[in-house]
Amino acid sequence: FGGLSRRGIGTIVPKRWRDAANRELKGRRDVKELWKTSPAGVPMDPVYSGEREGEELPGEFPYTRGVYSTMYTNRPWTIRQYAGFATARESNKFYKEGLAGGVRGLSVAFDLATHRGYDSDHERVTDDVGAAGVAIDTVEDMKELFDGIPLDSVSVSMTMNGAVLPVLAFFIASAKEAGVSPSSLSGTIQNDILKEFMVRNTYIYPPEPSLRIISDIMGYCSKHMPKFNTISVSGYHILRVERERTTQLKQLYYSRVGLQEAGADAVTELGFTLADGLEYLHCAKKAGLEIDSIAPRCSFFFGIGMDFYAEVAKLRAARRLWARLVKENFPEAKKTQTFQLRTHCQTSGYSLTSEDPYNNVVRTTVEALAAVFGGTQSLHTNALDEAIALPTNFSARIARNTQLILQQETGIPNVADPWGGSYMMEALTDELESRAQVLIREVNEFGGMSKSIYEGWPKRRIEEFSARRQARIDSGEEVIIGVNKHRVQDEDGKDNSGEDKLRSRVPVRIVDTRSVRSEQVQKLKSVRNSRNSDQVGSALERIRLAASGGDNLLEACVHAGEVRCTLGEISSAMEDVWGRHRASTGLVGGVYGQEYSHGDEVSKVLELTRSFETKTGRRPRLLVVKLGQDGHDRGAKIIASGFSDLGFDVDLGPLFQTPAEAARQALESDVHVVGISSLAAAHRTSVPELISEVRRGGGEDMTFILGGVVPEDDFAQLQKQGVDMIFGPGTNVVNAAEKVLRHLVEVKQV
Ligand code: 2CP
Repeated sequence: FGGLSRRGIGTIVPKRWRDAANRELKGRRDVKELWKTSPAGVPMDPVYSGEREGEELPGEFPYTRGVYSTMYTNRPWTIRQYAGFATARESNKFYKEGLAGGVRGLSVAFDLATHRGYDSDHERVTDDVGAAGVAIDTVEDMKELFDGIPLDSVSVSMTMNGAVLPVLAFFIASAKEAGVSPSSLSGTIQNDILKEFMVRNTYIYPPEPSLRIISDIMGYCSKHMPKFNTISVSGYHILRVERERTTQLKQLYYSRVGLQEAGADAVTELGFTLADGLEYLHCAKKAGLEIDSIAPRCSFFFGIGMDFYAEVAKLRAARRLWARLVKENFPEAKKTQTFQLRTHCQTSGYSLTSEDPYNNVVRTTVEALAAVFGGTQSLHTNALDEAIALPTNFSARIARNTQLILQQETGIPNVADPWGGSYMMEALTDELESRAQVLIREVNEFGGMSKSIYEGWPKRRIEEFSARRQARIDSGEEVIIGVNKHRVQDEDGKDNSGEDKLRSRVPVRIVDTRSVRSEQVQKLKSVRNSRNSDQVGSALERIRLAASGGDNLLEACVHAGEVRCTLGEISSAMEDVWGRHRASTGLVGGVYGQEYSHGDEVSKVLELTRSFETKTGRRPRLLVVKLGQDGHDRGAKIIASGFSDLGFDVDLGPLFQTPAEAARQALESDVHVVGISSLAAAHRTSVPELISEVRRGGGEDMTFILGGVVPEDDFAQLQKQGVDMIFGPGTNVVNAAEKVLRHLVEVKQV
């Protein structure tokens, strides 16, 4: 073997690596096949080492260099593109096209009605059905979603946290009906409720029963679905304040999360995510499950941003820290896989811009490279138009080809952990690990992650960083090409990238949610008409009993799905026992104003608000609202805290309001301005509804501003329906406040 193990540039492949590689190959390939040449014909070893006694190699504890010895030299990462919209039929078509085009695993995006446990015919979800993901009401929809896709060989990830029980139950029941047993199902369910309370808000029940659900799922799957990952502990949402559906996260006036210091945001993501992971394992252990039966199927999910070196180091540090934390917290753990952090990654939505949007292809490529150098198991690459709308077939193809090119044209998969041994990379890895450790210690001192979240400090910390970062971007300290530097100019040198023409040149996918909803309503009717109502009644009663204690909830829900209980009915049965969780709407104050470095601009706006107050006898009053089931509130909170620092009197409406509820609040509070934050494409119907409710209630003079993911094609119609101003991503908060004030004084003549 000698000739193969040394290439003459001072590197050596130790025998112990070769033995481990052989074990991993399980006799399916000859280990010699792992020695490849670069695309230009330069011979390469599958792993490089420093020939030092006791040094860590890929596949060795604590897995800094990767969870597998062979890594991509044997099997490249899974190309797994998150997708789903409209009906199960349309999403199924999209998945099949993706699989034919090179995608290797599926990743399902559900609409917000499904996330929040409502059937498509529920009155609270009129505008959400099929908008930001696929609508699923019954097992029939799930069967249609995977029709013709072999579930025993294609792994399926499902991003679901709130309505996790009915969705997973429908998946199991539909597979069974297609002849695939639960034991052959491979895939992942996100099932990470703690971060929902921290950042994403698609919870249904209070925290305690929500954690019980997780243990029940782990218990069921460890018995019946050994190949299925029962959780995807997600940092993505912590690092990036995200929209529903992947990455329209920069929506409302650039809602972003991050720490002030460069690199520190990766630390927050790392610290809180691993702390969440530990909390889940502790909960499962308390519920009587054994660590070695559940931890091997616990997976992770990280966001990958533009801080290239730090992002590579983050994944290396994450694996090492997780292995050590598990060892320390669970001394009884024995299985190798228990200590291995396996992860999915997604390129960062927060780095995408709607200005000069083709730049996003470059950003996504750089981020994908970082994920792969960091040793991810599975990857989603964003489509270039995801800051504007759902990906089209065109943009989705470029996104997946980005991964195919990295896998097949570059030679990058030829080496496991190519950065191992770099002085810089090893130092960065150490640095990130030790900083994240400090944060985890802080969480522990507080009594663990659940307790910290109940007290609200991780959320506050993230929101505070978010407001700071926004101020840094607005004042140009953090550069974003095409947005706050090198903006596109037309031939006369006039700025042409704001509410820009380029944006409208990118074709966007529009879902006709009204027609999706009426189709779903019909399907629901036909399921309800053809089922046995006695069976339905007793299946729902069984769920109520299981929720009060006793039986495994997933088992009860699979049965309920089989007898055609709907997602809404199953969710309500548990709600009967546990109730629905309502979040508080506190505001972080003073942060934006402190951080924004152009004091003169701030003073100018403060002067305007003061003179408004002198003239009218009160400060300009703004109500910030979120409509429908879109729980992404970071953008709304940034605006609320930014405007409040600029002298406005700000009210922040509760999440999940209907247009009528928001209108009532606006009228009761007698506000001058209603600001609507819409990230999940429901603005076309819900915003006009809100405006007409307000007008009907006597608020003729009220001003309406809209921000978020709003394609330019919709602007004219919305303006005709009464929207006074629309702010796209990239709007500077201080300038927006000034525009609003001028509008109140000059146009509305308040
Ligand atoms: C892999 N395998 C190998 C090697 N590499 N065997 C030998 N040598 C190797 N070098 C084996 C593994 O052991 C495994 O087999 C199988 O190949 C699959 O590999 P994997 O590494 O487990 O990859 P995977 O099946 O793709 O799973 C990856 C994850 C999984 C991370 C473990 O949890 C996952 O797919 N997560 C995706 C989550 C996701 O899509 N999230 C969407 C988020 P065995 O299985 O037999 O061991 S979008 C969210 C939006 C933004 C939102 O949340 O709102």
